[in-house]
Amino acid sequence: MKSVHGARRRSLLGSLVVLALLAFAVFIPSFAQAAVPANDEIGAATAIGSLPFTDTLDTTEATTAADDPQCAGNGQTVWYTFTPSADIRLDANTFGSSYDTTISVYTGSPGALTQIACNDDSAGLQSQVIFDATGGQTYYIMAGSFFSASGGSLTLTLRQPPPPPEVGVPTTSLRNPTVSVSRRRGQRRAAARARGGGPRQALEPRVPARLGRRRGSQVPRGLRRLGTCGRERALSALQRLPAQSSSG
Ligand SMILES: [Ca+2]
Repeated sequence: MKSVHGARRRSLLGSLVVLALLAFAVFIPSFAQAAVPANDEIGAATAIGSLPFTDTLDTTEATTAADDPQCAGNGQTVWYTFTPSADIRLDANTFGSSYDTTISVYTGSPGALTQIACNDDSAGLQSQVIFDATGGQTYYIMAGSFFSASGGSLTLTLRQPPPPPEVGVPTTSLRNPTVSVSRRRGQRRAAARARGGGPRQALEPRVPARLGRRRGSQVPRGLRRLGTCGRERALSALQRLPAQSSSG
């Protein structure tokens, strides 16, 4: 009997040792990963020195500070700062991250921030903002998780935006309508029809071409009967029309 009990005891001890080893193997690495990121707080933001910049970070244990701003929530926030030496267009994004991120950009100082840009989903669940930065100005970049979503593996990139892809565009749509206006209206219409461009309004300002050449107090014939103030208001409104029609 003694030998049977001894064998059972040894078997039980062996099982306990195996369980303890398994627990050690499972929990110790997770404790090691579950560190609060060094840039959890805005006061300890990671300073970005040069572009392009990319950081990969586990934000599982990042926290939300009481004064963290809102950008689709403010879960699991981490912070970066960048001060460009000259005016520059910047692209900050979380492409490649493993969770539902947000990204936002601020000027000002901690506790008194002004939001410059904020994005939740730009590509899938990842986020991107593109903004014009002023040389010498410090920008705070907050990467967070969407409301109550958990953190994960963050990939934070700050770079100059890539150039837009070249697209074949018919030359007629690029023609400046104010440049294509010729001296004679008939020639102008014929030229527009020959080019096969869009509607005539897209090629010509809606104001008589003569008006654009007038200066100072000269008044088109149709406006002469209005009072001085009325004429000025009408002229001012008419002279704004070409800019509006060409900007669309
Ligand atoms: Ca935080």
